[in-house]
Amino acid sequence: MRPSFRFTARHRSVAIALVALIAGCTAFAQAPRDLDYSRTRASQTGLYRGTIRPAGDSIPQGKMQSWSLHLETAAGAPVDSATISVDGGMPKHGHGLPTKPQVTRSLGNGDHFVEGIKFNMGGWWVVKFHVSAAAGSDSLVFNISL
Ligand SMILES: [Cu+2]
Repeated sequence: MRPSFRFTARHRSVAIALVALIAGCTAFAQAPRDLDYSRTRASQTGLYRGTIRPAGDSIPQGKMQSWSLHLETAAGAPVDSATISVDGGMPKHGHGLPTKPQVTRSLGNGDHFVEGIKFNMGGWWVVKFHVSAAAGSDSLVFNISL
């Protein structure tokens, strides 16, 4: 009886370890439930409002793409003159964007051309625009689900 008991106990601890590992990975990979995936969002301290417009309206996986970012003040005035930098990544994976997107030019009427965006895997991504303009410096944070 003893050897079979030991075998079972050992088996069970291995099984428990495996279940814990799998459950841990799953929890680690999941995005928070209450995330806002809106394409129009207020900046973090409320100075601006931004809208992302992916080319063709869809956000593909694994393809280099260009977006436009519409930027306006909290009062709704288009912001053309701004310094905008882009970063982001996958918060639950601990990595950044695979490319270095850049705002390459102003398109007028508050629209800015963003080039070099790519998402190389599915899941929850965050794209941040750091805006510096007449109203001040602020960040726009967009959640993307692929
Ligand atoms: Cu990832």
